[in-house]
Amino acid sequence: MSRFSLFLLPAIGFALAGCRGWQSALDAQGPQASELAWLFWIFTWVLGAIWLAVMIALAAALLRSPASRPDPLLVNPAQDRRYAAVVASLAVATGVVVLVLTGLSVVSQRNLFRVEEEAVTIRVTGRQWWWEIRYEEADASRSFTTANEIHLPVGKPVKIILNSADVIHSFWVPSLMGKQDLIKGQENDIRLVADRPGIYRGQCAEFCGLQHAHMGILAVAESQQDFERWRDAQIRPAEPPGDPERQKGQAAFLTQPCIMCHSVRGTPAGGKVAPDLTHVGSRKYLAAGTLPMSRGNLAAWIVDPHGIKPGVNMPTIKLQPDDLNAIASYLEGLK
Ligand code: HEC
Ligand SMILES: [Cu+2]
Repeated sequence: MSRFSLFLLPAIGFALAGCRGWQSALDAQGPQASELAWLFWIFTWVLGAIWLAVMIALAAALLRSPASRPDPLLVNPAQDRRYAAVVASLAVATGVVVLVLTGLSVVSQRNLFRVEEEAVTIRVTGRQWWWEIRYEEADASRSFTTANEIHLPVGKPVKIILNSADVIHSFWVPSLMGKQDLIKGQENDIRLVADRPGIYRGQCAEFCGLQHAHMGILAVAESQQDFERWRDAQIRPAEPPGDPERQKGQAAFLTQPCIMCHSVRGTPAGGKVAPDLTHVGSRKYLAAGTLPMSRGNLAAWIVDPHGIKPGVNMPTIKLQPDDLNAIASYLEGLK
């Protein structure tokens, strides 16, 4: 094997391995993502075929033996006319290909932004470096705030309103929909449908500062019943802790600066600039997809957020080891 293919084969392997799984635009799980994947393949095949044809023509020209090349100064009107016809028809073909591809893009664009009556409205606010998520209902008592994880009922159109509290971010769950920017002072909205139950990962797709790479989002598509169950649980305020360890944790949490930034509905903690912790224990990840949810990871996060997400907008707060463990138990129990 040549040195070139030694390098190239693994590279192609890695590139293709990235096309499957829970965060891939080519692994479409809804009509919007399918539309985009389809467009991607059309462009790839058409442009690939043209590239191949050009390469074959080039190789044929290079490989022609010098003897068969006529004296360049010889004028041959019949042949010149043939060449002119070939060049002109190739120019027309190029125009047609460009026009057809443009037309397909326009049709796709229309389909992507077609407005359907939405079943659920979610307001997503980008923040350095996490996602504030608010489910909006006409009945305000059924609206609630959460973070970093959206749930959607399968097969139902979901409207997502996007804006930002600071810099520009970009909302991108590749298996469900293309990217859309979140901009402070402007509301963009997108609609998407998930065809199948599943967990799809998304990622901020616009460089937004130090921890941009750790700004993941999870989209959980589930049946209508599961979705309703989840939503009813999220609407409820936090249950008061039952056991002494968690009661101690709640007391410690409420006397620490945590409550200036975080809310736990049903307690005096009412901060609005950090993820709502009312049901933090029900989420699959911590800190925007950075750590899997567990009591140990909660404690690790609280004791040293900057070790995990350097530059993060949460201070390191000195806690007694007892208090730290109790707070971690308390938060883990907030299901
Ligand atoms: C100055 C504001 C501030 C204070 C004070 C603060 N935090 Fe945070 N906290 C944040 C921010 C901002 C994030 C989001 C970090 C990120 O993911 O980028 C966060 C994230 C978290 C998370 C992860 C939430 C999730 O859903 O991913 C937990 C748990 C948490 N903080 C607990 C605490 C505890 C416990 C305290 C008190 C000991 C505390 N925080 C104090 C700002 C704060
Ligand atoms: Cu970003």
